[in-house]
Amino acid sequence: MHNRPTLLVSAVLSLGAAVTLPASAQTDKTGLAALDANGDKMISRQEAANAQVEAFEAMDTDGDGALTRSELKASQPPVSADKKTSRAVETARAKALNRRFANLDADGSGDISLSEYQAGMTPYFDRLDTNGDGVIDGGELRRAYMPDEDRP
Ligand SMILES: [Ca+2]
Ligand SMILES: [Ca+2]
Ligand SMILES: [Ca+2]
Repeated sequence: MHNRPTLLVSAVLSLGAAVTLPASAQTDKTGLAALDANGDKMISRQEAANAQVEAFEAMDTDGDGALTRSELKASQPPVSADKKTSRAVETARAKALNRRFANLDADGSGDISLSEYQAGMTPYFDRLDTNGDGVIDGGELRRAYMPDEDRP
């Protein structure tokens, strides 16, 4: 049984959506349903694009059509507080945030527009869509997240 929910959640995260999904979708065990609008167990480019718009709008808390660094930071899932590791974790997260922000802010304007955000997410889709048919199916999700030794 390779169709483990965590794999699907990882895939959704890679598409940049899960961290900002509504609470109802976050409690969805697969996470796929939030992206798979028509329920065919596959994620089309259009569904991914729609999810990206939703994710963007959810992160753009002041609704000005651009993501600031603090808006992006606020979208990160909370870390469990452990005094021993929290400092290192926070440092790593801050670095990751800076890298992510710099990658997405392609024109260096200091905020991320929707088109910059979508352009930044496209490579994730392309990487998952290994046969290039414009749809991510369950097999492609599993191949992307399954360790080699788990493969048939
Ligand atoms: Ca904003
Ligand atoms: Ca920008
Ligand atoms: Ca495909």
